[in-house]
Amino acid sequence: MTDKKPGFFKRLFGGEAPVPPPAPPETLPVEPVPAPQPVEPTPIPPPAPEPEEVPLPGPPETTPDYVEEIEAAAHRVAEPEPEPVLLVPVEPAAVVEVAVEAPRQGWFARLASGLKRSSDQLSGSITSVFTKRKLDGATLDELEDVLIQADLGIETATAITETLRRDRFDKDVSGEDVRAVLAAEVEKVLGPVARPLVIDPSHKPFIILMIGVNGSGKTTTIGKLAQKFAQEGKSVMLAAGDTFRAAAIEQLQVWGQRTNAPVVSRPAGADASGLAFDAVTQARAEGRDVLIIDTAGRLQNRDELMNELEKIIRVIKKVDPSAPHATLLTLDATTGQNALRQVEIFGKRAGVTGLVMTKLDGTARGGILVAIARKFGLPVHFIGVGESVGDLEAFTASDFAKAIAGRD
Ligand SMILES: Nc1nc2c(ncn2[C@@H]2O[C@H](COP(=O)(O)OP(=O)(O)O)[C@@H](O)[C@H]2O)c(=O)[nH]1
Ligand SMILES: [Mg+2]
Repeated sequence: MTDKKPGFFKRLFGGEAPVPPPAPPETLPVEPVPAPQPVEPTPIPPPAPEPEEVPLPGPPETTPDYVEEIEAAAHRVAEPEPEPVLLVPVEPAAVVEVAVEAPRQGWFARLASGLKRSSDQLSGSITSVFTKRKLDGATLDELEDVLIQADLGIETATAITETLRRDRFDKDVSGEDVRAVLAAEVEKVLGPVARPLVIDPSHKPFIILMIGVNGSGKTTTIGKLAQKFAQEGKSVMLAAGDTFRAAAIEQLQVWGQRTNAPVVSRPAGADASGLAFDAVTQARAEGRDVLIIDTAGRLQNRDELMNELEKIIRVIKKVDPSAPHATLLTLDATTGQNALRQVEIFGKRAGVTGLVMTKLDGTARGGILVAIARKFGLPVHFIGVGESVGDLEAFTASDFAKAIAGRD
């Protein structure tokens, strides 16, 4: 499944007719996942009784301030897409191309159109900066701004401008030259983190813990992974560890039915770590190859989620001290810069082993993956490019780099 599919760029950039989506396996009715009901309205945080006095360097029991940030992230509607940073308007051709994209095609087309929003923005800005200009300090500063606005991160932006300064200063430089440097730099950063999720068969079950803020795509990704593993002939079990909401449990059960994977669940409100214990024990007794445990992303009780996660991990370890064998953090690509903070905090509290970036099918903020890769170096296993079961693909650095730089 890590194989790069042939013809990606031809289709990505309009060389060949898109391949029609494969007929769905019979276990997969095409109806969409019932949209996870926001059962409760987004809680409006009570007017925080902000104490005037600054708390003393606190005992470790106090709620760390990052929890508030994560909580805010969990409840926040995705940040609005940034306005393109255009110094002159983009050529209309780029806009037309986006509009012409068919709405439902194979996953390649959706990845392409998703990243196209990022790449169009970047390419348009780069083109406008570099039209008929010799490379001087002001141009490099403008370019650096454009790259930072595209969420690529300051280090990557600087690396790109420094490469150009070194090699091309005072020479004529085209947008295409700049995109080539951009693609090379992005690939350099992403190459080391584009690593497949390897299911070590010596663990039976291989236990995957899925974590992330509310709405980031945990449950959906679990369904997609269950399908992938089933197609590889693995026997999969799912655990409905988001015990906060009945709807979350039902959502996983629907995925279980679609993918023929039994779902271990308890009624809403039950203790998630107890459920995890049951699931690990049962998966082991049944000789399952893979157990994927869902968790709650909702943080209405501040530190509670993180404590609960730690407890789930402790309890799993009681059954299998080597588990969880993968702790995957799902990141919503539309979140932008806040994703960096999520990686940091979940990494500290739950020991993230790998990332899945979801919702790359419709954002101009795909560049954030580059910033995350450079800062944390964590493996990026998969990217999500849609809501359907087939919309998860192994992450490849070169394709992503070329696509985001708008090169073919
Ligand atoms: N467009 C798109 N939507 C996605 C993707 N992954 C998940 N979603 C949607 O995002 C919403 C939240 O997903 P869910 O799995 O319930 O998130 P969870 O709260 O982390 O479990 C659902 O409507 C999903 O269908 C993706 O890759 N692309
Ligand atoms: Mg969920």
